[in-house]
Amino acid sequence: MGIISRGFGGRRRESVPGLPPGQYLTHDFPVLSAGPTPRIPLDRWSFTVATETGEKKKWNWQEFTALESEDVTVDIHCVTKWSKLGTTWRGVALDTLLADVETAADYTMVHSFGGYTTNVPMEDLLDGKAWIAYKFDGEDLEPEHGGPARMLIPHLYFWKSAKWVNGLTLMNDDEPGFWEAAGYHMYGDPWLEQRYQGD
Ligand SMILES: Nc1nc2c(c(=O)[nH]1)N[C@H]1C(S)=C(S)[C@@H](COP(=O)(O)O)O[C@H]1N2
Ligand SMILES: [Mo]
Repeated sequence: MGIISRGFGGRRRESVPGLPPGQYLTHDFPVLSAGPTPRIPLDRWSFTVATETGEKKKWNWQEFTALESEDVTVDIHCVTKWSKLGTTWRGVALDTLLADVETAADYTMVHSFGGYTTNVPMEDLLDGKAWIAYKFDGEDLEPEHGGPARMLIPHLYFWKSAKWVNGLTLMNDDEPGFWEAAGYHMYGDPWLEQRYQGD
């Protein structure tokens, strides 16, 4: 294992495989929320996809959990510099949710109960890169971590993985979501350290 020394008297960082630049490993699971934790009863939960032409497709909890789901083990990286390797989730791939949706949109806005939004290019949701997760570590996803269900887009900084997700708007043009409008990067690749606008 290599040791990288950063700057004069800088902190020594172990170079750990799977750890993007500037990140450190954590073994607990920090909670990061911009507001209070919404509590969404399952009979009031729904997920809606709205296309760029205004067509809508909606699933209730029963319909959503009846879709084919997958177990995934992935690394997650928060812009506040913690990373957690080998996290295990169960969820529905966006490929499955978007399979019958007619669209030519290149961009999406993810929406959450409570008003949080974040923008993600369409291609970053497809080809097995993103899920709507409803289990973590074999258990129902806790409200603090986004339960009943949250987005899971592990190849981007974790602010793109919207908690308490309830919809997706498909868009022809990119638009900033909550943190992006506040100066965070429009894309957010942790391997390129795309933390803020201009990175
Ligand atoms: N709805 C919503 N989703 C959100 C956030 C939020 O404030 N609201 N915070 C984001 C950020 S910055 C991070 S790092 C992760 C934190 O997820 P966790 O609390 O499960 O660790 O959720 C992301 N999704
Ligand atoms: Mo974050």
